[in-house]
This record gives sequence, structure tokens and C-alpha cells, in this order.
Amino acid sequence: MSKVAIIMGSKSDLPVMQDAIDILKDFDIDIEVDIVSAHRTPEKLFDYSKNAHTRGIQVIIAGAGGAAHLPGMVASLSPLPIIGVPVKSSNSIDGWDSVLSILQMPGGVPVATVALNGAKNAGILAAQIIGSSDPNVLHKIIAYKEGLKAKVYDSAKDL
Ligand code: RP5
Repeated sequence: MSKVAIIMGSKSDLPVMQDAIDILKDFDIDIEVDIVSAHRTPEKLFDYSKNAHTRGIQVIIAGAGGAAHLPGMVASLSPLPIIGVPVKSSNSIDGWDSVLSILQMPGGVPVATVALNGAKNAGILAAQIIGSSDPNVLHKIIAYKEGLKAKVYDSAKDL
């Protein structure tokens, strides 16, 4: 059963969102990937957001660019934690529109927003949410962080 859903407004977001897919696969977390557009497929957005938790999804990562309403609208309809990835898309003005559209949510409807094109961190954050109640995943996160630390120490040896 998929635990993390990765959705995006357009297939053109996939090169950015692939980082979330890859890191979650590295952590052996089951995922599902889909295109859900807030503006072009609003009925699908509604259906998806209302029902994801009934299919065993525990976290939704939603990426979009430009007038990026997908993460916020999913958050308005779903009881699950939503992680928003602002995408610097072809219709974006330097990425700021995507960032602010996803970041500046009204009180009561949180979206955990990562950096512009920060899909890798979105995947890690989703894994950490799963890991808070799954010891297997928690141990993988601990090992991942140890790996980050070791890389920094190694890189300092060559200076
Ligand atoms: C947004 O518009 C999508 O999330 C994408 O980032 C952007 C451009 O979409 P396409 O015109 O490439 O399909 O809704």
C-alpha cells in the first residue's frame, strides 16, 4: 500500500519532482505518483484530496509552479500533512510566484513549504513523518544523516 503520494500540476514538473521520487525509493517507502492540476483538473483535485487518506496514504507531496494553487487546495480538502514544493516552471517569474503562492497559507490550513525546486527535502521530510511511527524508516533516516556527516568530514580531509 502506498504511503506517500507525490503529485504535481503538470508533467513538466517531473524533472524537479523526480528528486522526491528517488529519495523515497532509496528509503524503500511505497509511493504513488500522479498529475493533478488545480486549474486544469479541479474535479480530480477534489476527489484525490478527499480520498487519499482512505487508501493508506499518510503524507502528500504536491509540487507546482507559477500560480501554484495545488498544495494549498489539497491542504484545504485533505486531513493529511501536505508538503509543498514550489517549482520554477516555464510560466514562473523567477520562482517567487510559486514560492509565495505555496508559502503564504492562511491560518488553519498549513502547507509545509520547502525551498524552490526542493523536492529532495520534501521526500526526506515525508520519510521523517513516516519514520516517526515506523522504526524501520526511522533507522534509515538516522543512517542517512550519519552519511551526510561522514561526507562533510571526508571532504575536509582533502583541503
Ligand atoms: C503549473 O503550471 C504546473 O504545476 C507547472 O509548473 C506550470 C506549467 O505547466 P505546463 O504549462 O508546463 O503544463 O500549473
